[in-house]
Amino acid sequence: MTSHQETLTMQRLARARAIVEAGGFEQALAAGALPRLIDATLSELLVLGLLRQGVRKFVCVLGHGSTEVGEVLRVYQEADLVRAYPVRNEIAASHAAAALRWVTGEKAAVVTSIGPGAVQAMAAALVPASDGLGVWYLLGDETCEDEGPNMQQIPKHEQNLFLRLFSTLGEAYTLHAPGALNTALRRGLTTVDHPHRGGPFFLLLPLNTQPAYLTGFNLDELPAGAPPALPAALDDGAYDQAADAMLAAERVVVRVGGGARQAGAEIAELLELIDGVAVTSPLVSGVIPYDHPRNMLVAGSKGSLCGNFATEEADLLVAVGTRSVCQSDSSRTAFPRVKRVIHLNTDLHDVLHYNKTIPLLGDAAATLRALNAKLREQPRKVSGESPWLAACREQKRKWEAFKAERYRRPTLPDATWGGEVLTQPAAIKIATDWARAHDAVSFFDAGDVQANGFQIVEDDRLGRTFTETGASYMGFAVSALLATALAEQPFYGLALTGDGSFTMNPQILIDGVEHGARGCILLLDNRRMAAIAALQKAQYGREYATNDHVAVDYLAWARAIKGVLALDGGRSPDSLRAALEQAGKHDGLSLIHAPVYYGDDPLGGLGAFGRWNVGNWVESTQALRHKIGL
Ligand SMILES: Cc1ncc(C[n+]2csc(CCOP(=O)(O)OP(=O)(O)O)c2C)c(N)n1
Ligand SMILES: [Mg+2]
Repeated sequence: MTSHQETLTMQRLARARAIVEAGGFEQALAAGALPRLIDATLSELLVLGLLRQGVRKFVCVLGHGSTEVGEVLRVYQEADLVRAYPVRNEIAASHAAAALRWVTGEKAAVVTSIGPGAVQAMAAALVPASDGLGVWYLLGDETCEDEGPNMQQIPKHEQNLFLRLFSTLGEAYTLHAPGALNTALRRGLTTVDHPHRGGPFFLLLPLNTQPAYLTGFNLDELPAGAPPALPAALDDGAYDQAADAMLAAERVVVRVGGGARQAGAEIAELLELIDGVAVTSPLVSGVIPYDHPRNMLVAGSKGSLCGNFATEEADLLVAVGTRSVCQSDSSRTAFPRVKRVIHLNTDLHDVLHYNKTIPLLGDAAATLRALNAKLREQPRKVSGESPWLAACREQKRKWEAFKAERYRRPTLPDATWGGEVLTQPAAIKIATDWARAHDAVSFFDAGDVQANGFQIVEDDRLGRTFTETGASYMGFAVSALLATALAEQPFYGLALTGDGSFTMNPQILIDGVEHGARGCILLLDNRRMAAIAALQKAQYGREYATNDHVAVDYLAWARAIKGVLALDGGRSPDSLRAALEQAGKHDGLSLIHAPVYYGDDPLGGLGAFGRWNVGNWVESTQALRHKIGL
């Protein structure tokens, strides 16, 4: 190490200690413990800029493309100012940071090398991009002096290829010149702390600008303060129009999307005022309680008897904070009888998604409060239970009975497992009841696990279930368990996963132990990618390339990692309950393996009800969409 490097380290350590002693960046700056003008490398200034924005956690897989940032983090961590979480896979790193933001609101940065590491993180960034979560990504990039190809760059003779690649998925910025730092940080702040729809921000760090030394950098340039939120939608007459339409309609359905997260109370009041029923996105399970008489639960191609009845029959749609994704929207065929749409959204494109729309562009909760105030002045729309509500509630009872029938037959004979094993619906019901009773946060991985999961969960409030239906990224749930170790307020996580999804990201077994994750992986093993196999069967009558013949001993796999408690979930409700109890008592990470049924018995699943523009359903679905013309 050169003496220059030693000096740098001492300066960094002194600055980090000054910030810690002052109680934070702002305090240190205000007290002069941190001078306004400092000499430092671009990487250190970047870390200071992130600190100012409240980013103190860095989930990383370092490489030659990020050693300088890594060195700054090392020294700052010595002073207890930041914390790095080295993990084994960038996809897992991104999932953990996204889960942390989602569950706790805390921000984190994913740090990778150049090339494969960065691109893996980008793939996983589909999650925060789809679910509207603000996450920082610090990624190595090729040098901006272009002395020749850098190892791991995109091998073409063109400029800014990584920037172009990353800009497609989210907001991206190349820190091409040290002087651009404040703008880069501002763009990141606006993206990651976006008041309505956060997203991934990719900060590309050229190998040669990371160590650039700046003299007299003015710390005042580092941006702070979250961007302001949109207020309620403007009242240009649209509220009266909307209120009239809502009161005139006979069968109102309110579609509650991810953007309605903060608006549960307002939606509950609206439902009473307009005699509406709600269908909810899995993203906001519990935004109104499961048992609420007007909650018709999920709808769409993996919907429910009651949710799909409500969407099929409704004559007016009130859409709140939704993107109308195919699975919940039956690929734009979910509302065949709807004559009018009232759409509340903060996004100009989304608010005009359907035709025949009265758009209300603004914050959902604030707009709903104003709308409810207008509706309260009107004579009551109905007294007692209307025919619409009665019909919907009847369907909800049918749905409850349909589910209960499955829970009463919790095991079925399975050829692969050679005997009776639990069905997924039974196992998920047992596990999520357990999670609710123990205040464990449930995460769901993609596949049948996810679809059955959001048809089953009975959330009485937000925050119990996190099901990544935006990108439906296999491996998200198990990776999300790392967030239990990152969070300021620790929580216990239950990751419900399939054999396919777990195998995508088994790194959690190691990373979880290393960083002290507290949670349980419930691996529902049907020895295949059943969701896709079932889709193939429904469409073409045959399965293809969705399973293999390799028996995997997942318990041995879990046992191979010191610190993981491996538990056999067995083949009965009681054995699964016992395993969950044991897992809950373990102060660390556990894995429960449960063989589950796959086959044609209708009691083995929860069914699909809506339409979907995929495979050989395309022709009829598209034809219907155009016939409806919404
Ligand atoms: C990373 C990723 N690759 C592929 C898919 C497409 N896909 C969705 S579900 C699924 C199968 C899931 O299998 P498993 O985790 O075993 O759950 P199961 O359906 O068997 O319950 C696949 C391949 C995906 N969602 N994510
Ligand atoms: Mg499976």
